[in-house]
Amino acid sequence: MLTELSQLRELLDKEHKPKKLVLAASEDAHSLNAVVRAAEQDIIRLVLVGDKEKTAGMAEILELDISKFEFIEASSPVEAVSKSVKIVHDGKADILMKGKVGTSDMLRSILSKDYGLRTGKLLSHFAYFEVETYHKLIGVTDVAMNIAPSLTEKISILNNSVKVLNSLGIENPKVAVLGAVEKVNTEMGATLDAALLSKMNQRDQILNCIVDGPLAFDNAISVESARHKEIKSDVAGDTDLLLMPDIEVGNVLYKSLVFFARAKVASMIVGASAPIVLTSRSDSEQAKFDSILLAAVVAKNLTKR
Ligand code: COD
Repeated sequence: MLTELSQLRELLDKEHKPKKLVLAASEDAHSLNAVVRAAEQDIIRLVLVGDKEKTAGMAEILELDISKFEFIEASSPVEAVSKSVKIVHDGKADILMKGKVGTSDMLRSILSKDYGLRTGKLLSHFAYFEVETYHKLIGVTDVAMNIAPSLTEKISILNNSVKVLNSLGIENPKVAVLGAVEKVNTEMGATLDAALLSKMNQRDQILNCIVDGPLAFDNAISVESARHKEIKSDVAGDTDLLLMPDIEVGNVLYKSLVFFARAKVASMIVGASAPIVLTSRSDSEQAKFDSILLAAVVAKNLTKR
């Protein structure tokens, strides 16, 4: 059972050949610190793409030696992103990472029909949390990419994250599909979707996981709360993955865990042709480092390259 994000390091073989990561718009202090640290620990090999003068100036202040890494100049963050995405698209690197550039700009480039990282499947965001008050790592999806997913999109979002969890050795992750309440309320769309996903799982239409829903947040993560409400569930209180109703709920939970609960987090975009590290600008250097680690493990276990 994974209880700390640092355990992800043990999932990389000692003899593994580090995958190549491209940092798009490298003029970002937290990202630069995190990628250099990961490269020095042989978790990745590194290519920097961005404003060379700004990146070098930043590296000097941070006392980082970036002279040994490949550098590709770009005149703007948007150009840095498109150059970086192309490098990964062309198979010249294995992992893409967002630096100092807006999330939407990054996502649009990833979705480009000409040079993007589409696979024909839905791309989604997966966040993996280490929360002091919970007994194991817990995934949360989708808090950053799909705004108001339909039932069909929720199936893809769920499957994307289950694949990641399976690749981390969690064979049958327990998935809680969240609503505001744990009973189906025909006026609350999220509870209807949750009940359908749960039934689809029972009928083997969604595999490699155990799905239950609707569950309210408290009974998804607390056995006492589930008992108190007399909920019979294989998932309640022992959830590995929380499926969010929409981006607003997801994003608020993400930020509440980080800011109120001081949780640690690693996150990435899944479903693309390569893992993508997409942390938010407010995420700490440690969150960026842990996200690189997560992407490196996923790149090793999931992608064919
Ligand atoms: N997976 C695969 N293809 C997709 C996805 C997806 N998740 N989303 C859109 N597409 C495809 C569509 O099928 C279409 O072919 C093309 O991309 C454009 O689709 P649009 O018009 O819906 O896409 P955009 O460019 O208007 O928006 C896509 C974004 C991902 C940018 C948009 O959904 C978005 O802004 N998401 C939220 C990002 C955000 O602000 N996050 C904040 C977190 S801190």
